[in-house]
Amino acid sequence: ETSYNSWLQYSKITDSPLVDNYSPFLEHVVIPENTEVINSAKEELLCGISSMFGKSLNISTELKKESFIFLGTEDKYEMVKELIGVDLLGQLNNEGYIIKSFESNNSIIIFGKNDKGVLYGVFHLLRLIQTDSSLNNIDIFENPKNQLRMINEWDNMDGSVERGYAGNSIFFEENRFVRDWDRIKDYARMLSSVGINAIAFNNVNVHEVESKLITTEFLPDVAKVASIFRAYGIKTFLSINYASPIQIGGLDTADPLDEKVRNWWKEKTKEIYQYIPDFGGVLVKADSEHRPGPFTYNRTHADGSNMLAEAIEPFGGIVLWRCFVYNCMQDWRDRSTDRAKAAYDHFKPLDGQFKDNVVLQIKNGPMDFQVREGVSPLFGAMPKTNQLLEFQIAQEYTGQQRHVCYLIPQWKEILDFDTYANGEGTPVKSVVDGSQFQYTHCGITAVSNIGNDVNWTGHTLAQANLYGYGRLTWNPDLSSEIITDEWVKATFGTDLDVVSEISDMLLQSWRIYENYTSPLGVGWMVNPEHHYGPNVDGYEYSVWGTYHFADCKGIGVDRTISTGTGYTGQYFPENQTMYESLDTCPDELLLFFHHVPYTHVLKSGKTVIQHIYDTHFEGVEQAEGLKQRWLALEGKIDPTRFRGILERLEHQAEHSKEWRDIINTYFYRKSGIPDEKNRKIY
Ligand code: BDP
Repeated sequence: ETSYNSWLQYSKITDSPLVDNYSPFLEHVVIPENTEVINSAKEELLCGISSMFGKSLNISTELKKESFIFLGTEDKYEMVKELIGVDLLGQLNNEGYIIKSFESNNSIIIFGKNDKGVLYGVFHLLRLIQTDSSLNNIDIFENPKNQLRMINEWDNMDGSVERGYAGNSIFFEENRFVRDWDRIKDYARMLSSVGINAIAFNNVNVHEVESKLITTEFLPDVAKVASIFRAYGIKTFLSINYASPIQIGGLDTADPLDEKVRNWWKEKTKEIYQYIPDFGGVLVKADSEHRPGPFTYNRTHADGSNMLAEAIEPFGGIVLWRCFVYNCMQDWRDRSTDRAKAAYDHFKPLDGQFKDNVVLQIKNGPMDFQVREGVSPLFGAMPKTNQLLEFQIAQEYTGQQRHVCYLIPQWKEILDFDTYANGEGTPVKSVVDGSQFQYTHCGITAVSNIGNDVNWTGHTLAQANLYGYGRLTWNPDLSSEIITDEWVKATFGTDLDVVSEISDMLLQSWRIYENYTSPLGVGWMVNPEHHYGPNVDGYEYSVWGTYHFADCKGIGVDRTISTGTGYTGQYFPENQTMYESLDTCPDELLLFFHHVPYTHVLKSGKTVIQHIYDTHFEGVEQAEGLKQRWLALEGKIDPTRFRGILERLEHQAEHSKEWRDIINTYFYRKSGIPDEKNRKIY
């Protein structure tokens, strides 16, 4: 199945003008080392070359005079030192690599400081070929910008996936592990091809069965999965239940300051490491949405996480502690509370109290993965505490992989957002890559969007979000355009029309989705619970704390210091000032920060109400446009993927009308203000 092979298609190359360029390099592969990861690199290279060129490479451990691809690490530096020189070596970090090619003897050197670098280098070389790049004079030097480049699966052991839109779990079924290890291996290949180096494969909501993942009943299976990932340079983490000492340990408390509890975790950790010697650590959702946590015992989140960190420290493990802590049972009649403020209020005062092997995992925004929201003000606000940024690749609020919504441009805006934490020029990416505050552990993680659908992601175009996430996490400075171009070529081939059409469709899609859904940063307006489809007041009178405050006069959440919830005060002064004032708050976030009358005039010159009408009409036209553009590609894409994507685009075009009509009607009725252009509003 083509869609199963995602961006690792390795389609046969027959007509590329570059075949003549490639051929001379493709005779021998020289592999003097023999580690698990190097073997994965070798297997990938052999498979890629044979699939693209119908050619088997000869394998040897000795350098040839010409026509070879060398794969090796620092341990074999002597063999290639003349070719790569000394200078670069010192600059390579643990996962970095160098690729150099020499036309004089048709050779390519892929050199990693460690074996993981070699594997990444092989994937890079295969990507160059898949994207029609010449192999002459390659001179590539790559170090990943982020240390942790992680994936969180929200998979439950009954086989369901929380917020999963692509079938069931590839890890679990019927409360045990699946036996299709090959699929997990293929997933490991996909992840490592874009540089992912860590995974937690069970849901952050850890229920009774999953609590047992850290018992002898399941640890052998966890170890098996960990070994599959290990061969691709990926470390395994588990989400744990904070109340495990009670749940599986038979204790009557999970109080982090209780000696029994502390010892229990120490013993438990020791046991885990007996099964998985390089276990990465634990991921914890505590005191959030009814999950247990230290608050039960009047302890802080520093107490809670440090207790685990102490237990895991002797083994080199880390604790990823989520900051998604808020009151999900607010009294909606008391609207002085603001969910957006919660994470900062809970965690900022604890700066400096966390152990070195605790990392705070912070969602990109203060609410919950909306199509548009502010950037979490916690980034940069805790110079003495390790931070990890959390994205959601799964499109929970952005069309659930039935609508195309390519999130790379959104993530780039977030990574580039200037926090001003160390003055101007302190973007989020420089906080989470550790360079601002010299964090010991940090990076980026994200909720995965895959399941056991043949094409992994339900919507084949949603594969691009997973691909782009990995590439961007490796290097946040890559442009959306470059990432998109790579993905389309590797996935659909290098036909120029195909590449430019699909790339453009993807790059426009976030804005299109935003156009016909919730306007100007206000968020939500989805059906409660499953979060799909429009429902303007779905959460308006609920305890979850997600309001838009629309009435007959106006709309938006006043989060200012002067008259609102005071949320803007959590930003550094420059951002605070920008958001606080109606004059400087960007249009796209206006309703996230301000409550305004429908007649308020935006910077675009339109009133808020007219903006709502216009974007919703326009969004539907654009969604229809996506479908038409896709139809025009018929014959250039294999029929199965063509039809699969077409079906989704057809649904999107239809569903966008429902969004348009419900939102426009709602605001027309509330405001009583007609559309200037007299279009049909029900
Ligand atoms: C929300 C999801 C919920 C997750 C929660 C979380 O709706 O299913 O459990 O986030 O991140 O977005 O913990």
